[in-house]
Amino acid sequence: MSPTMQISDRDVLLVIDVQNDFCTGGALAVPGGEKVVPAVNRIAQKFANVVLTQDWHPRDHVSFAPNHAGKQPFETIDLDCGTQVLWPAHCVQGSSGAEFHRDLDVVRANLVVRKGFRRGIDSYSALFENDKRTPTGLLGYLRERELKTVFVAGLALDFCVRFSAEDARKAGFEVVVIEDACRGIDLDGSVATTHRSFRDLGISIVSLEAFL
Ligand code: VGL
Ligand code: ZN
Repeated sequence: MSPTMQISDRDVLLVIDVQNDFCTGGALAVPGGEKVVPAVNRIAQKFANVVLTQDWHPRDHVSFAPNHAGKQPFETIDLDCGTQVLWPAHCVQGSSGAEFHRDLDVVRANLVVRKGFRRGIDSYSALFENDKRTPTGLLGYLRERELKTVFVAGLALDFCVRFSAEDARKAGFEVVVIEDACRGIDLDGSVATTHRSFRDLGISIVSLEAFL
C-alpha cells in the first residue's frame, strides 16, 4: 500500500478489544496495549465506518484458568473445537476491566460487537467463534453494508486481531492490518506465526504512517 492511503465509504476500520484488561495494569495485559489508543483514534478520523469489538465473558467462562482445578494461566486444555489456551480471568461482563480504554474515541464507532459471551466457547475472531461456525453477526453486517476492505487494529495482534483478519480475508474481503496500531501477546512464537499466516493468506500489513 502506498503512503497517504485514500479511505473510501466502502472501507471499515475494525478495532479489536481495546479494553482495560488488555492494557497495562489489566488482568491480561498485552505489553504496551494502551499505546494503540492514540494510533487508533487518529486513524479512525479517516473512516466513515468504524466497528469496535469487546471481549465479553461470563465469570464461569471456559477460557479462564481459575475455572479449571490445578490449571495455571497460559496452560492449554483440549476442547471439542480444538486446543484452548487458559487465560487469567479477564473482560468479565460488566466489570471495569471489560470497559473500553477511557481514551478510546468510541464516539466514532457505529457498531460494537461483543464476543466470547457463551460459557463453553471462546471467540478470538470478531466474525466466528472458535468452533469456526458460530457467527457473531459481523459478517452479515459487513456484507449488508456492502463494505469491501477491512482495516484491522487493536489487541492482541496474535490472537483476536489475527483471527478476525483471517476470517474476513477467507470471507472474501480485502484485509489490511495496521501493524503499529496493534500489540501482541507473543505466546510460543505466536507473533511470528501470525506474520506467516498473513503473508500466506494475502493479508496486507501497513504502518500508521500510510494514513498520516
Ligand atoms: C484476546 C485472549 C483472550 C484478544 C481475548 O483480544 O486477543 N486474547 N481473549
Ligand atoms: Zn477473552
